[in-house]
Amino acid sequence: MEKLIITAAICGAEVTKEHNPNVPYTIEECVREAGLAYKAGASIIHLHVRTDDGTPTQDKNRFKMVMDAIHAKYPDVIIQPSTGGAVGMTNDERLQPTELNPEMATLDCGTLNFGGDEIFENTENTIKYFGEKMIDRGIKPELEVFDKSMIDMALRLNKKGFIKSPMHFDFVMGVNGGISGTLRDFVFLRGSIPADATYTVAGIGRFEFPLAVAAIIDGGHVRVGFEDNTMISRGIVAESNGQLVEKVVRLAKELGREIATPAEAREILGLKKK
Ligand code: KMH
Ligand code: ZN
Repeated sequence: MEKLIITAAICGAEVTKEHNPNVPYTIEECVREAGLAYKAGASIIHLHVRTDDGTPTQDKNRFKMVMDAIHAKYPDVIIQPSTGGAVGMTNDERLQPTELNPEMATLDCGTLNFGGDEIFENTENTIKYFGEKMIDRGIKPELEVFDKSMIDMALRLNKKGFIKSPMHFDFVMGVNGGISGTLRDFVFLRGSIPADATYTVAGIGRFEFPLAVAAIIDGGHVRVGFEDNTMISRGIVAESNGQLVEKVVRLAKELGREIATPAEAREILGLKKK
């Protein structure tokens, strides 16, 4: 089986220090959380950025400062900026970090309810637009799918040339408005992607570790981090993103799966270090 790629989604746009005081906002806090995740075994950092008061932003300069600061200390880690940003942002606002030519970035493959009155909007034309920009800029998209229909959208746009093969998916499971975090639905998503595709799974909240185990056993990859879950176990707030990664490493070792370094993750995903 391929080595396991662990992604740490260290910050997100919705989670706050009220959920967990260790959620990073400042540049220094992002470097600390990325470093702890990397040292624990994460090869990819999925990155959102905030202003110092915690407000989500897609500002290109803020991304550059955070990415440069992380790479100054951990030069080989793969940084995957979000193009999802936060609900309500415009497409061009969201696309700003792709101007920095990262190796990867997320590409959200459909619209969904996002809790309460929030709608995370990604029309077909938006997905095509983001897909074309990523092809032009040589960025490998991580296809964020929150439901099965989003896999079907990605497959259609792949046929039309807006997304290249081999595709890499992220099954985001358990969002209030998306597919559930059950094993039944994991098997459904996993069976719906092409044979040459890779995938990672991001279980939201209590689904994080059970779905990590499913992906470890199945030969998939795993995403954990404060964006998706702030608890290390029931009722216990995680000390850091590194602690969440450590738990995945422990589970993988018990199940006989080795952990990929960033260089090995690049090979598995077909990335070229820029
Ligand atoms: N914050 C969500 C609205 C992504 O990073 O591409 C979108 C999100 C997905 O987090
Ligand atoms: Zn994200």
